[in-house]
Amino acid sequence: MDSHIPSPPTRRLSMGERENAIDRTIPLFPPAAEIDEFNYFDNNEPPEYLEGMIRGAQEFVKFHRNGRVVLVTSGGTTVPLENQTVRFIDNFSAGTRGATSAEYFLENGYAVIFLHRQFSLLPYSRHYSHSTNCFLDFMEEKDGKVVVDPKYQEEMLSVLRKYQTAKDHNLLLLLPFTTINQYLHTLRALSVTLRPLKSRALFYLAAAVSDFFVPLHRIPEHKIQSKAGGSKLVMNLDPVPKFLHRLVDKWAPGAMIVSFKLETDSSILLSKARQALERYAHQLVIGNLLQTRKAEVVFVEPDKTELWIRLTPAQEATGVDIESLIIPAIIQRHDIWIKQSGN
Ligand code: PAZ
Repeated sequence: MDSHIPSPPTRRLSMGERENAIDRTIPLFPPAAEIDEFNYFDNNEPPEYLEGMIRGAQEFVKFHRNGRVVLVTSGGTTVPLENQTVRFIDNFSAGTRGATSAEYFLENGYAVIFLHRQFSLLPYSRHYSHSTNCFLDFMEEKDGKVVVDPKYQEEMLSVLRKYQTAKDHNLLLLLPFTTINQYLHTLRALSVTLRPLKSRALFYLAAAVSDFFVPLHRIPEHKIQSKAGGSKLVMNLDPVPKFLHRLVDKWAPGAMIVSFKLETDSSILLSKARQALERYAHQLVIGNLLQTRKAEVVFVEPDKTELWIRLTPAQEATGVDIESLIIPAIIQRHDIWIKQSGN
């Protein structure tokens, strides 16, 4: 008997098929207008916790009314496919950019509202989570007590001090989201909360926000059932309205707004970043490529040539965070923005 098990017939996609798998000829989806805002927010309910969350944010903003506050968004939004959600669409973002950036803003005197994907990386604790080391690997037993392993003492003490300072001075407010709908409702409500700060409010939008979603009226209540015969699941997703222009113009007029643009194809990164800047009329787009995002980014600003910020090979080798270069460059621009705004 032949013990060889023939492999099932497979067919690899040719390059041409892959290139054409998505129709890229679809015209640009226009920025959301007022009517799109009403449509979206009236038809997709706010999360139940939102009011309480915003009360906390109002207290925080009041506490820092004479200082600078940055809203950092971080991590990926999910798109639920069922109301009682078993399945959802997600993306790759771990929240490294946002959590690391928040630390550098805090070190530079900003109060930080950290709007993040629940269970993604957080400022300070990121050093000891989501890695191949579990936090217990940083500990050891000594005389029947748990202590930090001596080889991590120095670094952990430095991280702990920064964390305690942020806590003691009420400088860090952690607000979670999971779904695209929770994210959008919270972003809008927070924008309004930050308005009294005028130009001292800074938006640093590093979250990886879904471009497509299932509107509430089309989400099935229960788990989608597979049918006998293995029929396909065909999804019908709507584009997520592009609210950045509303944020710039209506939700937080006067604030400085920085958004990120992620691409995987280097040949379109600059044009897409420039296009975003022109469409939404904000102050800065930071372009980055999925593959190199931890080593280089590009600043795209109105009336300026692009500025690349790159780690040197030595910096890369010694684990310097690119955010330690990005944040001071942004703060420089925020200083100018505040001066020019006169408030
Ligand atoms: O979370 P992370 O550090 O793994 O990735 C950061 C990032 C690439 C999501 C961020 O730098 C970014 O580009 N955010 C915007 C993505 C977008 O174009 O929607």
